[in-house]
Amino acid sequence: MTEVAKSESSAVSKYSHLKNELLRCINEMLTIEAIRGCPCEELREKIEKNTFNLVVVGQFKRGKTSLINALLGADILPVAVVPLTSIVTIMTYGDALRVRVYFNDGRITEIKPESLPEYVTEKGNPKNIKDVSEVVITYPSPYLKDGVRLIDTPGVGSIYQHNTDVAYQYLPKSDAAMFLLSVDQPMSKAELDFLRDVKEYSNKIFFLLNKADYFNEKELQESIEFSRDVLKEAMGTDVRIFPISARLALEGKVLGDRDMLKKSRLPEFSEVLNRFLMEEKGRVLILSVANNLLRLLSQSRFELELEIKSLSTPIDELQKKISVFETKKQEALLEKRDFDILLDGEIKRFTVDVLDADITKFRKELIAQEQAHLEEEFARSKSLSSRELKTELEQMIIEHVRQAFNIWRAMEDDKLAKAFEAICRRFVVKIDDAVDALLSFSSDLFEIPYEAIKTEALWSAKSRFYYKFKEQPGGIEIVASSLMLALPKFIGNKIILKKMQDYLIRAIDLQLGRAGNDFEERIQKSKLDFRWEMLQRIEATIEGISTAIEKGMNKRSRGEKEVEERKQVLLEMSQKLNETGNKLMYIKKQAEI
Ligand SMILES: Nc1nc2c(ncn2[C@@H]2O[C@H](COP(=O)(O)OP(=O)(O)O)[C@@H](O)[C@H]2O)c(=O)[nH]1
Ligand SMILES: [Mg+2]
Repeated sequence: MTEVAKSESSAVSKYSHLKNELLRCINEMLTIEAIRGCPCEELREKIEKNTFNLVVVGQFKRGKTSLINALLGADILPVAVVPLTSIVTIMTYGDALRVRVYFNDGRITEIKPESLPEYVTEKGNPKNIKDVSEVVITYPSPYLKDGVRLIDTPGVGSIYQHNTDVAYQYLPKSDAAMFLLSVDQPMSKAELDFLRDVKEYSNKIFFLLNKADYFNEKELQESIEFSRDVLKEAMGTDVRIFPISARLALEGKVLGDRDMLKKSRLPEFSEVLNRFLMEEKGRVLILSVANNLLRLLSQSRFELELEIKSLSTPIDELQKKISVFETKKQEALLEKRDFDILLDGEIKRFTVDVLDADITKFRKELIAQEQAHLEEEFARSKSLSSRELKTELEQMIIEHVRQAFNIWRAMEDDKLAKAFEAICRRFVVKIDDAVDALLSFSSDLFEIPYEAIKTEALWSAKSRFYYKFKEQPGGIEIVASSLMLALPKFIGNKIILKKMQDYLIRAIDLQLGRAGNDFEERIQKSKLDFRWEMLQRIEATIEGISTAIEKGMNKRSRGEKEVEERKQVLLEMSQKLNETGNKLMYIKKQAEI
């Protein structure tokens, strides 16, 4: 990547910098003896696995693929190939250019980049007979390195309903959608219809008016105004439109031509986009991890002070205090049990209220919709032989059910994650309070200051820490064989319709059974992880306090010299804790700006 290309994303590079600083703090913390039970690996993973999903949507030929190349500053995706209706291309970071094709039945194949058209174009893979679900391309671009994933969707609003469906599927989990228009094409009705729905599912939409290089400034302004009016009506609010030229941007980056890049106006857009990502997601992550670490430091500092204290407090006084603490400890353990029961109940209720209700609703709607499709198709295909008719209808059912489930599953996943996080958020507050109560009590008892650091405020709905999302990619596999319909040799078409209606319901129920189980399993797994972490924190607090006192007492039984040596070690450790604490405070401040 040229210098020109690098300079455009200051918000992301700031994020990248803070991220690395945080990782450094985590490494430091791992070397400090006073810090026990740091979920450091987990926090590191949260930082490293954080992704920003950017979906590019828009009708065919608007320049979606060109925009992705321009953002990457390299000619990677083939422009102007006619993409197949249902195939999405995902660009993500990897140390080399690699292309992997994911099939609907779960197979994955690596292909040569130049073979891409054999899988994603109508010519190479007509009607998707190869049954591809999506293509994942890895590339060592600095732009992708911080977790940006670019998702190129097939055009919305084409004659194929599937195109639009596929785009929908990616919207709920996207952090931002880029809706592409171009100056040389008027906005179509299909695009506008799509937009009305996009509002519901997308977290944020940016509107880009591509191919600005076709026009002079005056024409461009007219074009922007025109689009703005149309969009205002569709969205019900004023929208900002970013005119860009993907072509000039790519050329500018490849040639290292600053003027050309500026003329493309892509940097203006990138800056806004990156700032949005940083603010919405990057900052939440940084603050949340930093706060978690600070909390841990604060607790470690307290334990350290406690050990110092227990090295010098008169023994009988200390023993009195320990027995008072024991009573408090029993209370906390009882409270812990209550949390457990409460959490179990909430998760059960959530599974019934949200998941079961959604399954029932979706089943009813899907059956009605697909029965109508079946009848239409039946009426249209009357001239076919019974066998042909059977095959035709069967294939239609499988394809429709698959598509419907892929979309529903993505939406439901998103919805469950939000609901689950809401429960977690409430519990985190409760657990934090319980831990703080324990520490404040001990703080008073042993006369050591304790600074409680609240983490709850940062639990934004977007920081999905506990819910186990279904790993993308991979579509739903339909087990056609287990549903196969054996027909007698002679059979009337009327009977076929009836049989197919049964088949449809069985196919839907089979999928629903699997999807339902899958969701339930993930909710249970998410719950267990969350529960363990939460309850563990109460236990760790008790353990930490008891251990600190024990350590002090132990040393004292070994004489003055060891006590003094230990004091020295503890002071040095305290120094280190303060240094790391200061760094974390600095990171927090930077992220808050
Ligand atoms: N003049 C001009 N042409 C562009 C620009 N961006 C894309 N194109 C052309 O528009 C056509 C469609 O581009 P493509 O990226 O394949 O569009 P997609 O179908 O939306 O992915 C190609 O011939 C591109 O070269 C641009 O900024 N300016
Ligand atoms: Mg394209």
